[in-house]
Amino acid sequence: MELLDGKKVSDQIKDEIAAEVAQMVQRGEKVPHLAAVLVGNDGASLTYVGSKVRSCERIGFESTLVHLPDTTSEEELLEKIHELNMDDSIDGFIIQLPLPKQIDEQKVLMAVDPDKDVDGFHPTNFGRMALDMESFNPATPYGIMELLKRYGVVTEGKHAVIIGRSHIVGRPISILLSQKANPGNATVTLAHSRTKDLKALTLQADIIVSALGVPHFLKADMVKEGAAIIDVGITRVPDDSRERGYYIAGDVDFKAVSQKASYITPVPGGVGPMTIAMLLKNTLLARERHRSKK
Ligand code: BQF
Repeated sequence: MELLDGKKVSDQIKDEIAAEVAQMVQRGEKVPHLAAVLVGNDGASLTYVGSKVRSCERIGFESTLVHLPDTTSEEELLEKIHELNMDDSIDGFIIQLPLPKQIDEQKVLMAVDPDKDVDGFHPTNFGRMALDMESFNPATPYGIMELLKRYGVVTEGKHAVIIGRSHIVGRPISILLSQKANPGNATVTLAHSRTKDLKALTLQADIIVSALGVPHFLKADMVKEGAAIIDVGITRVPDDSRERGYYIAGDVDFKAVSQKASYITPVPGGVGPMTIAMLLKNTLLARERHRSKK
């Protein structure tokens, strides 16, 4: 079994981006600038946004955090997005999810200029990705593809079973794994809550991507010997014995499943850090695309 070390690979990617930024500075060019909009004070969201801003600082990007109260109206958020769309100093920005109940997520994501949509959530970018056109790939699926690539995990001709059909992970990774590319060229099954006999499917899988959010869901008896296992789950499980009051659990029963797996991602330190690295990669791409347009 080989561990797919997302922490290590994400650090490499950040170092590569930092080297590019250093060259931009040397040439006297503008460095990439990422903005993040956070509405409210959800604990996990604060952590995620914080690590995005810190990563920007580490690699030499400019960053701006727009922190709005949880009482922000949809109209106020749309106005802020309009400002960010118009602001030529900003190369890319993200709206941290989830949003408070009074705000329609779909409406908000559609207001982001697709050329600044470094999360790749706008329908234009989703469609462009599905059609093999230049786009921004959503960071988590993009991170999974990059991890498979850098470890040389063979996907061509393999059967990939994806558990979960979310717009952010399951759906897009099903598209990327089936793309005519390397990594890619996999035969994909997209399983979800209405799937019958999931175990029969996962037992046939050469690659399993679990993006469900149910701690320890994928057990060893559901996995074929030699399968590659990608765990996208990150659930905070209450635990009084920990300093923080919780621990982070993946979807995979890691201890037992790792005995059978050829490759497996840990949680934490697997897919999560790759998500951050690919957001930064998309922001670098946004800067380069904006420069070549003007
Ligand atoms: C790690 C996210 C669900 C909903 C909204 C490193 C992250 C997570 C884990 C991280 C995520 C998940 C992010 C680890 C960003 C990934 O060491 O295992 C980093 O910061 N993520 C997000 O911004 O919004 C989410 C998951």
